[in-house]
Amino acid sequence: MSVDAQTRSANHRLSLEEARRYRAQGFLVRKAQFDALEIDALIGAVEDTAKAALAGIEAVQDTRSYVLDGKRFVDLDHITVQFEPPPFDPAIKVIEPVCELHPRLDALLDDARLTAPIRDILGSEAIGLWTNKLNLKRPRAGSGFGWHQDSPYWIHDCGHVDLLPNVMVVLDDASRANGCFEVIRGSHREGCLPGTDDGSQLGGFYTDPSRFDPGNAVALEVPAGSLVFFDPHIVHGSAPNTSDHPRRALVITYQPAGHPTLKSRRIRNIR
Ligand SMILES: O=C(O)CCC(=O)C(=O)O
Repeated sequence: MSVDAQTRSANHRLSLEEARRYRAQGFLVRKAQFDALEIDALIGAVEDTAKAALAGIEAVQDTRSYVLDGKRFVDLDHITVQFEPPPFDPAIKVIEPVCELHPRLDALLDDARLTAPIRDILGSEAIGLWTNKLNLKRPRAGSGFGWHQDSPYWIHDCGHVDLLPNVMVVLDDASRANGCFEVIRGSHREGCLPGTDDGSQLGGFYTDPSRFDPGNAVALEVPAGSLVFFDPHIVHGSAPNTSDHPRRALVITYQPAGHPTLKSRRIRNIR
């Protein structure tokens, strides 16, 4: 690491109090870490990428397309694009992974504002990427995310599922009306919880509602440019966007260095 990069990294380390709070609650918010110019550049990059993904899907013949619980998914090589359910299809809901599709998003993976706290959470200076996604909640079209944990999605592909901390980069002012991110405070302490058994195709990925207390929900109404760090076991979700404003976010998940990423299985260590 250059001296410059070391100084920047040191400036963003977690205080003891922040580290204690993250461990106790399973999440930590740092408000407005990116300024308006940086956010504009990131939004430009995500919108260009979403447009290119749509064009790519139209142009390529051998994409794999499937519908689960009424939602359309398209695989472009190892990249999965999930669409909003009708009538909003072809509005994109999620692209995973996304950062490798644009140099500005790829550079974000190494940004000390994200990686210095993650190094403290993992207790390791050598960290790598696990996965990353773009969640687009278009005005009055973006659907919600039911209460779930990420760890049950990953447990079959990863032997260290406890060591996959996430950071959400909030790209628009987030409120209850546009479907801000929500967490169940303290739910990460339970480890992997059972899913629902409602007969739907994806039901098993939603957390059994008898296993957490919705009274502990925290709606993270934070300004654009904020970062939300959260544990791989925390129960989280969000409501649909019922407002006239977008609610876009990137979610990046790290791991100890030297392990392959979730989808491409390539190793992407953090600089
Ligand atoms: O973007 C959101 O509000 C929720 C995201 C989420 O639950 C996820 O990506 O696993």
